[in-house]
Amino acid sequence: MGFFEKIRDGLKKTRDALFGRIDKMLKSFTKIDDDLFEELEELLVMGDVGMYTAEKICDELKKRVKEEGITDPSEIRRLLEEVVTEMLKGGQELDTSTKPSVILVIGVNGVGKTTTIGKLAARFVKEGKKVTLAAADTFRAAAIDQLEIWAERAGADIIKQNEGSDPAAVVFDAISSAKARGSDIIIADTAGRLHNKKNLMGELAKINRIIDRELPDSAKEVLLILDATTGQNAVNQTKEFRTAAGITGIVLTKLDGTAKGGVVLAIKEELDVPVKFIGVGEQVDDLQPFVPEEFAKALFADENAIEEAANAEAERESAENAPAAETEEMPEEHKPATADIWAQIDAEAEAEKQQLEQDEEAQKQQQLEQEQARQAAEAERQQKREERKSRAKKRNWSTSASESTPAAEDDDWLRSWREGGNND
Ligand SMILES: Nc1nc2c(ncn2[C@@H]2O[C@H](COP(=O)(O)OP(=O)(O)OP(=O)(O)O)[C@@H](O)[C@H]2O)c(=O)[nH]1
Ligand SMILES: [Mg+2]
Repeated sequence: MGFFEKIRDGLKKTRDALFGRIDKMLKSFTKIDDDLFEELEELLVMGDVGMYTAEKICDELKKRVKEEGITDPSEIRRLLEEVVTEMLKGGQELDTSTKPSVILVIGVNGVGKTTTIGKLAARFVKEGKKVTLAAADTFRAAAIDQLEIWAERAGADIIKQNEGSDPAAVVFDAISSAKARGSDIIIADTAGRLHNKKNLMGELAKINRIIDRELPDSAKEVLLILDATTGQNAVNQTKEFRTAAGITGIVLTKLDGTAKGGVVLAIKEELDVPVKFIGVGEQVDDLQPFVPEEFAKALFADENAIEEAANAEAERESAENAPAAETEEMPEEHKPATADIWAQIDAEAEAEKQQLEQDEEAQKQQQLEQEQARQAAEAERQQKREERKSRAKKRNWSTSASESTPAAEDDDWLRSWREGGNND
């Protein structure tokens, strides 16, 4: 199955919920007016696109409608596909240009870190690369075993120590081993949960420092794994990890199981972090590079266009042979750790932990202010909604909670959104 077919199937729930409603709403209008944009904005917010991003999309749509002199509401769908594609573009490439390159994989527990690493490793091995995995989630013995199974399945090396050992030391060992064996890529797994959040962030900062020290000239990616089923909560997680870990990209997993795929837009637009891969299932080939055009098409294009794209892809695939990846030899010196280095790293880690505490305080204050602004915006929205309801009745269309929805899950996210926005 090709990429487009995979994402089309993986995004089916989001498409049905988001696009299904938008399509129905557009059909209830005979002309493009403010009510149409307000209802569209509301549907986008309900589809986990986020209030800020939904507003931005609608502003851009209004601009284009004016510029292009569009009057037919059914044209909005095509514009939506274009605007969303442009919004999502930029930064999708994964930098693995040096030998070795490092990918540090982080995220809260259960989001799919280890599974994603297994899928990534299999992908690189398939491209002819030599992969070393670092079992730096030393918090649970089972985490090390799970990574070992994936390493075996993918045909990658694995470096591990005992449960409870220092994760930074595991990464250090993995780097040494990768240099000695001439690996192309090191991928490090990390814990999603420690005794407290500060410890976790401190640990990630320490791992980061080891990588920067041992491989100062190497390409480094820090991939934050987010579970799409958590919707807007994924945005909050990105904010928390961003301070400590210097995220270079997002992998959004479990899109196949949720109608909340719109959160991709919120992450890119609100936080300016690119989504690099998406997970659309549990199998090894269910991790796909994120291609904005295809994503927007899978969500907003009509059935015919989707069918055409899937067919074109099938033809392309049968005509093409995947080119072998080229890598450059670059010998690196193996630098052993000394007690001095570790003492210095620990001191730096302590200083960083204190800085993190201060940052966290500032972040809390900012979150409080954002929440107040959100509540004020919601109150205003509620008032507008009431006004609109009476006008919408005339057109026999309503986005009110009494509308019957196709899936039970849809009712849940609709309700949770109405009750408080982010599902903390
Ligand atoms: N449906 C679906 N399931 C996924 C996807 N990615 C991961 N999973 C499942 O999510 C569950 C958790 O995945 P893990 O890889 O163990 O998550 P983790 O982040 O390493 O978890 P911890 O190590 O406990 O922090 C597993 O059952 C995976 O099979 C995806 O894209 N789609
Ligand atoms: Mg794990």
